[in-house]
Amino acid sequence: MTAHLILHEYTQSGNCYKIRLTAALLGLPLERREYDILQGETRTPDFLANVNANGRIPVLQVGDRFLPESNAACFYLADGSPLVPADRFDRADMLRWMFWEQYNHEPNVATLRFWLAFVGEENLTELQRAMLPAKRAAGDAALKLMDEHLAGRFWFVGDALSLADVALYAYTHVAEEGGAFRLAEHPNVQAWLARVASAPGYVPIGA
Ligand SMILES: N[C@@H](CCC(=O)N[C@@H](CS)C(=O)NCC(=O)O)C(=O)O
Repeated sequence: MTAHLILHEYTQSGNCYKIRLTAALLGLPLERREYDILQGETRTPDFLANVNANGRIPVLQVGDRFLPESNAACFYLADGSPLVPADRFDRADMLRWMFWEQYNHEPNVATLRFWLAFVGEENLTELQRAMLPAKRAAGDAALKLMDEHLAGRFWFVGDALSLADVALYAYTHVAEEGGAFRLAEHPNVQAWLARVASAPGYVPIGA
């Protein structure tokens, strides 16, 4: 990979961490630019015009091109590497889990962590407060489905660590922050988290 890589990010965001973890597992150097999302730094006219019109991080800058969406950025980095299965079905199955992560997991597990551990329950809007029980139930259902899938298997797809594991690891390993979820209820998930954390090149979220 020859282009200079810059990650526009907020360190505590699991979506940003996915990209740092992918890069670390592959030994790729990343320059990092930090934005405080609690201060609206991704909503400035400059950011919207020049980094991401969608007003969100992460964005992977590849030379002078900008790639938002965490899982797309992970795929850009890992395409052609062992983190993307060679088998066609497994490759599609990896994408299945990455799409599932964005639809069933992240909007519940990550959003509750953000609301409860970063924004604070007392600062939530009425609407957000009303959504808490439904998001908790949906997050629990996602963790349960992961736990069932992992029964008798080491990794989400095939027999090796892939981007499916990286994408799902990012918010699962911090799911207890904020107090909405209990990982002890999902022992297969806990064992899998430990396997991911012992992969060569692994870096923790705060690094
Ligand atoms: N689907 C996007 C989600 C991006 C996202 O929601 N980013 C959040 C932080 S994790 C953000 O930038 N929030 C600040 C804001 O919306 O102003 C991805 O996977 O990258």
